[in-house]
Amino acid sequence: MKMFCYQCQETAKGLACEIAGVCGKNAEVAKTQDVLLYVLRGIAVAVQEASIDARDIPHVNVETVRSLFMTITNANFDQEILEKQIYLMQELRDKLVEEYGVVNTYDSLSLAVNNREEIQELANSVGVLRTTNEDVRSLRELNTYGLKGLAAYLEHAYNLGYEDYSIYNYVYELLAVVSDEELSVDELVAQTLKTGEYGVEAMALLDRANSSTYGNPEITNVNIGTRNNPAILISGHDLRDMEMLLEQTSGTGVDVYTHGEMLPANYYPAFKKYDHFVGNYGNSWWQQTQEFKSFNGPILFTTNCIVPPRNDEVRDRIFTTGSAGYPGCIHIEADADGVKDFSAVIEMAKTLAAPAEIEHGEITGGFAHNQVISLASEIIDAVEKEEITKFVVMAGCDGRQKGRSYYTEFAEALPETAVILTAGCAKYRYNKLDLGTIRGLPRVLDAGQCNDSYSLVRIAMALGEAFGLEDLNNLPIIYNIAWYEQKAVIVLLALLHLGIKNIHLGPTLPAFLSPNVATVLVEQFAIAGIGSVEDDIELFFGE
Ligand code: SF4
Ligand code: SF3
Repeated sequence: MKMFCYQCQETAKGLACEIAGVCGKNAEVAKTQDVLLYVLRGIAVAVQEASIDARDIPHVNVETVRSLFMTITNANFDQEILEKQIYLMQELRDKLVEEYGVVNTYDSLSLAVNNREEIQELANSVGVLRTTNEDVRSLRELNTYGLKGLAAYLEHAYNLGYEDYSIYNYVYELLAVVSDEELSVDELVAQTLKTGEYGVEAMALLDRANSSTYGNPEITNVNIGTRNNPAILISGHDLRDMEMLLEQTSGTGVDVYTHGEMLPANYYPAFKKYDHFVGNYGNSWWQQTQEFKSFNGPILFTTNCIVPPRNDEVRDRIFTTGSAGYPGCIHIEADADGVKDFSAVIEMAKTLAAPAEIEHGEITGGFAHNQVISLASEIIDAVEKEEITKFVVMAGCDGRQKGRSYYTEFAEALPETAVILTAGCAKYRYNKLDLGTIRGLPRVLDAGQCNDSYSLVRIAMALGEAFGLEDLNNLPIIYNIAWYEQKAVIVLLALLHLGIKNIHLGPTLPAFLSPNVATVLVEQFAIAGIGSVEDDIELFFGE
């Protein structure tokens, strides 16, 4: 075994990647990420031990969150960047230990690695398999993966100037908990719900950050065709990067298109004023291998999901920023004020051909909570008159596995009175189908990115209130969620914390759930996998 990673849905053989990642992460990078997490656990133990308040260590908060984000699936493949982050975190750790006189025997507090060989060597004892009990390991990893997703959302909020120290304090609490040898399985299960609670807080914070800065998302027809100008494609989830790119490309003759999870940027009022913001190009993250070729211009990755480029021509057009990274691609850092200089991307765009058109027309989105709640009376009336009989939450991730065609077929097989509520890149499996409308509203209501799953919860709460139902499980809502990486894990934990039961999770259940932990989730929350489209339609809609 050269590495061990089982954090995402596409893990090798549905068990674990042990030689190289299916995602393209090699063993060295995987081990470097393991060591980075180990150093973070040491920092967290120090913070807990000395009762340090996150308010007093702003730089450590930001870098801890950034480090966690770097270890998310498909975010950062650059060994050098990850090694630099380890050295930085060790430095911050040592300063904390000295300044606060931390006394603790946890070896991550004193052990230092100084070069690549030492990092690789240390990784052998500090990775996922350091935990021998498989149930404890399962719960530690479930919490850690949820925390990675939560950290991603915190980073986007921070980039817009929004922070919540109680959430940072929880980041340290949880990292210390997963380092604690004394905790029982029951205690770790309880911790999982607490992680979900903070997941809701983090998504609410980001929702506030995004909508206060750029306005509330509103119903928008997004152009999916192209124009004849050189252009930049922006992918990932960071709206502050989106704003800076639009500002800097203004008046340059270079157009901007979104890809993958950046599509919902089209729904924000603040971005509509830019005439050179043309629309969305292509589909979800894994289709980039084809779509980046035909796009012709440079691509800016603000976060995951990067697929290792198959040739140098495409690789040379990829730029990364924030927590994203890929060896051989130019990485653009922010200056001390958080400002990024995208001139290299813009200059490259000017020398390249305009995108080749692969689709034509429009798709509709922008159904975040504020927009949907403003339509509440219409929607409630449609429910009362049985024009809408069910809402089907199909949020989450997309992925390359063939079995994901289930979601397209499931959407097509739904009764015409069912409305899909979606968020995340899962939507690309059905957002271009002609599923018709109900009272002029499309049957696929896209709230936005994966973090906008928070919007779906707000919508459920508003429906609960309108129908006088205290228990959200009594609403006519089905949860059939697709997952791939760790942002979907925090969305799942958030739903569990809110008491939502009967969530169906696919296309496969996580490999990191041990049989016993899976049983707990089934017994306490009635979580289930998916079956065939036919069986599931019968299960959800049969008499
Ligand atoms: Fe494998 Fe997923 Fe880990 Fe990549 S992130 S190494 S595909 S389990
Ligand atoms: Fe997608 Fe990677 Fe998960 Fe944001 S971008 S949901 S997979």
